[in-house]
Amino acid sequence: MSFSSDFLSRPSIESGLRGKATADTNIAGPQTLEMFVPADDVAEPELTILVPALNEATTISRFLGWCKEGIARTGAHVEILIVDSSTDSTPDIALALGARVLRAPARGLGRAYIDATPFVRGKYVIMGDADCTYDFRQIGPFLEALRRGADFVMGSRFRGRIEPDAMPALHRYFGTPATTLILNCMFHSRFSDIHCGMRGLTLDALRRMNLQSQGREYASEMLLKSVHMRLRTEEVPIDFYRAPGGRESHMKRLGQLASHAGEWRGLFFAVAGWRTPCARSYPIPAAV
Ligand SMILES: Nc1nc2c(ncn2[C@@H]2O[C@H](COP(=O)(O)OP(=O)(O)OP(=O)(O)O)[C@@H](O)[C@H]2O)c(=O)[nH]1
Ligand SMILES: [Mg+2]
Repeated sequence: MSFSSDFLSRPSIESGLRGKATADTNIAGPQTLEMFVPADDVAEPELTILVPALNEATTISRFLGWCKEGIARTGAHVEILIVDSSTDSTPDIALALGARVLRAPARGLGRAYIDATPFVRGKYVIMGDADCTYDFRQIGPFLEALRRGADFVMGSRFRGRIEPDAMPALHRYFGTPATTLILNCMFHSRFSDIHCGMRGLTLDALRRMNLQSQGREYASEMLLKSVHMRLRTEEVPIDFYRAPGGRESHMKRLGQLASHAGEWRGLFFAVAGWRTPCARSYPIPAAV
C-alpha cells in the first residue's frame, strides 16, 4: 500500500496514543492506534462523521465528497473521522481530502467503532459505511433530530429510496422486515429498518452504551441498548444506493448467504442479550 513511512513522518501527524506505526504498516495494516490530522483540520466540531474503512480506495473520494456536500448544506462545524484498517491507499486519500484518519488494526466493524470513540470530538456522532451506499449528503435530518434533543437517530432505508439492486431481494422483502418485526415485538420498539448502518447519536449516549461487540453485532447491541437505556429515539429516512462499480462488498467475499445469515445472527444476538446480565451491565440514564 502507499501509506509510506515517509508519509508517517509528516508534521500534520498527531502522535499516536498507544505507540507508533511501524514499517509493517505497509504490509499488514496498522498494529496500533495512531491518529493522523489533516492540514485543514476542523476546530471544535459540533458533529463527528465517524466511518470505518477497510480498503475502500475505489469509493473514499466520492464518499468524502458526499460528506462535504452534506456538511455544506447544514452549515455546521463537522469533523470527518475515518477509522482505517486498510492496506490500500484509502488513508492517504482520506487525509489529503481533509479527514482525520485513525489507523487501527482490522479487528472487525464493532471494534473499529470502539477504538474510535475516545477520539471523537463532536457532541454528536453520525456513523455509516464508506462504500457510497448510504447517502451522506443527507446528514441534515440526523443533525436536526439530535439538536432537537434525540439521543439516538436511526436511519431507515425503507422510509427513504432504495435503488434497484442496492439490497438483495432476500434482505429487502424478507430478512430485514422479518427481523425488524420480531425485534419490535420483543422490545416494544418501532424501528422500520433495524439493519440500517447509518445512525446518529450523542457522544454521551455512545459512551454510555459501552459497546462490547467486536464484529457487526455491534449494530444489534446498539439497538438493544438504546431500548434498555430508554434513549430518546427518532428515525429518519435515508436513501440507499448500489455500491459503485469496482467496489466488492466485504460481505459478498464471505459467501453468497453470509449477509443474510448476518441479519438473523444480529437478531439472535439481541434476543440473547436481552436475557443476559451483559444487557443490563451499562448505566441507565437517570432522566428518562
Ligand atoms: N476499520 C475497519 N473498517 C471495517 C472493518 N470491516 C469493515 N469495515 C468498513 O466498515 C464499513 C461496512 O463494512 P461491511 O458492512 O462489513 O461491508 P460491506 O462491504 O459494506 O457489506 P455489505 O454492504 O453489507 O454487503 C465499510 O466502510 C468497510 O470498509 C474492519 O475490520 N475495520
Ligand atoms: Mg456496506
